Amino acid sequence: MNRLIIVSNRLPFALDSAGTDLWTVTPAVGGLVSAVEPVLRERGGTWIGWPGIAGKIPQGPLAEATRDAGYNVVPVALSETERDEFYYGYSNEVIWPLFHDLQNFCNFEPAYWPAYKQVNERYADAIIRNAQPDDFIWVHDYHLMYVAQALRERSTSRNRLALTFFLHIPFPPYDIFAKLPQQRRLLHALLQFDLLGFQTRRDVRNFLQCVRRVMPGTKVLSRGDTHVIRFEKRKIRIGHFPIGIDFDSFENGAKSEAVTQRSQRLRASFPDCQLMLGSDRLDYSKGIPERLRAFRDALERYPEMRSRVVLIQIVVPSRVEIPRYHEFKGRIDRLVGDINGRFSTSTWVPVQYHFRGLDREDLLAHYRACDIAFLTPLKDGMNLVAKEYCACRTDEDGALILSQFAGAAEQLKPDALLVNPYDVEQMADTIVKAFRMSPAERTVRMKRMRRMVRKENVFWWVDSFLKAGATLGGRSSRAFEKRRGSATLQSVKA
Ligand code: GDG
Repeated sequence: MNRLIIVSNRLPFALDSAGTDLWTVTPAVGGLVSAVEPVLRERGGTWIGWPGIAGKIPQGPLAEATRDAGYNVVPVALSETERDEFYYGYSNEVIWPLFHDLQNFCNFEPAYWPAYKQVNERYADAIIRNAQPDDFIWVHDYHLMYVAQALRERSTSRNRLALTFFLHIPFPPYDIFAKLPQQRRLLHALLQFDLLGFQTRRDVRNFLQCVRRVMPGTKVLSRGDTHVIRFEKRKIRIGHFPIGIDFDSFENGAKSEAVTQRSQRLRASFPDCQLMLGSDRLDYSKGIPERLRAFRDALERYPEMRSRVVLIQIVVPSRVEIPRYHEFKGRIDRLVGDINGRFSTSTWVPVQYHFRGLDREDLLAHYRACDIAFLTPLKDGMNLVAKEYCACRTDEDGALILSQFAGAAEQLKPDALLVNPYDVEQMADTIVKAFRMSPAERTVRMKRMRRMVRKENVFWWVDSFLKAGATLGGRSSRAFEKRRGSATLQSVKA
């Protein structure tokens, strides 16, 4: 049996010190974990990643926290400087903004690149220590684009392992990628993988365009959606694999008694109002201020909306240690204050703002209770919230307003109301369109979106990727082990 080895920057939980010898374990919130965790729980395997604390990793609490996970967990340690330069630095001040087309937000500090390489080498070492030649090694996301190169540089038989990579965030077009000082080194590193997966056709197109421009002489063979790059006497496969969600688990969760009751309570708190939901990690790529400005514009230009619509905006704290994120939160706070100050009445407050993560039941209750989802990232690899919203609309009602720059737009575009998040007036008009849409039209659109999200779910995603990687490096295409387990993470005392 091939074993699945997932390698990502973060493990699916974070350890934190809660006092002398007392540790807390918090499940991580984010798209990568939401998608990959159920897969590993079902199939078993190994997850290599960082548990979120700088310095020495407390072995006892880690072992106890992962005892019932259903898969092995291999922690990678980072020092404080590495965390600052690799994670906050190169990953989140260079790659993240650049790949979301926000080059003005980049800090191209030269010291970050060596730290990025060094930490990627540590992950490569962890792979070498834990992998067998027949294992399926699947490296995830923008923090770890140098891992394959680091592995190939190590002179061990394990460097012949077949290595696959999936990028959860978008890949930018050449004109933007060309700003990156390490553009050639990064592409060279990516081409050391055997299979490169992206979220959408657009990302694949951008990547191939960058390869052609930055590495002249590299051969790209394309037939339909199949692309092969010939590089240094190797063949690298390139494909798009739109990530999905565990549809059944969202649908069943949404139908549960507890969620039904919570959603009814939520609805009852806003009589005679349509509820509109925005839910995002705190991130400047998610278009939260633009969304609030569009809502303000809609209330200004369409007085019929006043007292009839409430925007529930959930912002999950994320990367708050980075000053830019902190300032960004200030902008959101001010906009919410401005809207509520200008339009509230004694019986209606237009924006309900939560700066905290909701527990799963509460999140599902919000998906079920809200008539409209309003998701406007400036750019997004996929946007799983859009798919989760559809999965939870068990009554097949609900309208989805979605940024045309979210990867999910490629799959949902006939039925979602697509908007340009930079066009505040168009977004405001679209809010009104969704508000006025007849129940019959909402149902037709929602049915089709649910069909798509159900079919191309997370297990479909993983199967497509594993199939594409099944015959790499002479690997046989034997089926992967499938089993069910349970992954519960608890707070533990050392
Ligand atoms: C990256 C890419 C890509 C949200 N609020 C709460 C909560 N969430 C969960 C959602 C969802 C996840 O967080 C967010 O996923 P997204 O896909 O929307 O965004 P990123 O975190 O930026 O993910 C993205 C993804 O990777 C997968 O490839 O789609 O483009 O940027 O699953 O449910 N979870 C809980 N409480 C909340 O309040 N528990």
